[in-house]
Amino acid sequence: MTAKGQFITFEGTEGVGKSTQLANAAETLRNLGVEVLVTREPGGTPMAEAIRELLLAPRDEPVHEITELLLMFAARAQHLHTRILPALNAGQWVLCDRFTDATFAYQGGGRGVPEDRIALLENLVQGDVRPDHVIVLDAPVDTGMARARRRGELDRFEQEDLDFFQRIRNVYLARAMAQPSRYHMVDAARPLAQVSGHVSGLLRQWVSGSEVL
Ligand code: Z5A
Repeated sequence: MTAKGQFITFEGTEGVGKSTQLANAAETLRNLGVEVLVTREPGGTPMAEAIRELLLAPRDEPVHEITELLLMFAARAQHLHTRILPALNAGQWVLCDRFTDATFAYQGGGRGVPEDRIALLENLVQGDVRPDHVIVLDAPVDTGMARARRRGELDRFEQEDLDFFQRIRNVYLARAMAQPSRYHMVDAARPLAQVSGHVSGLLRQWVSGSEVL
């Protein structure tokens, strides 16, 4: 019987280096002989990517926080059930750029949706599925914002102010402190090579502790 793969998510405020670290992590795992699926949220399937476009597009109409919350979980339901779970069940390791911790951070901390409402949808959509490991890339919000903004055009979230991202960072820090065995804090303000070295070290540890080798 194939061992179930590990579900690893990358989290943090904008521009902390999730996409960069995810690509490095996939390479590290593949070099260790692990089959990897790299994906992202919101998105990861054609339908969920269409929802992502709806969510990120700047628009004149104000977006109600519950509309935003439901769209995040609609995309997640499609992604989780049609892509992530089949991959995990086939023994692949899934590396996902953001997952439900982002909802607690952005819709909860950022927009002010009560945590228990988010938890209700988490249970509905995910049952008892949670990431095996959450890598929280942490850096002062202005560091990440400066990195991300060098890219140019800003999406609907990136147009928010420093306070919004500070509230988000605070939620990530609180969640990581509450469950230190599942959340792994990585200081992402360091030079790229040091951050990548830290993440690779974690992955090697998890691979050697799994049935992959
Ligand atoms: N969202 C939500 O509200 N609720 C949810 O449930 C979910 C998401 C799932 C889309 O996410 C938006 O959806 C997101 C939250 C919301 N909005 N925001 N903000 P996204 O992940 O696609 O977008 P993002 O968070 O803005 O990611 P990003 O800006 O692409 O950043 P990143 O992936 O963390 O960083 P990067 O692209 O790897 O790096 C940015 C730049 O910094 C790049 O030029 C790198 O070369 C450079 N970099 C990276 N690391 C370093 C170091 N260590 N030193 C120096 N330079 C570095």
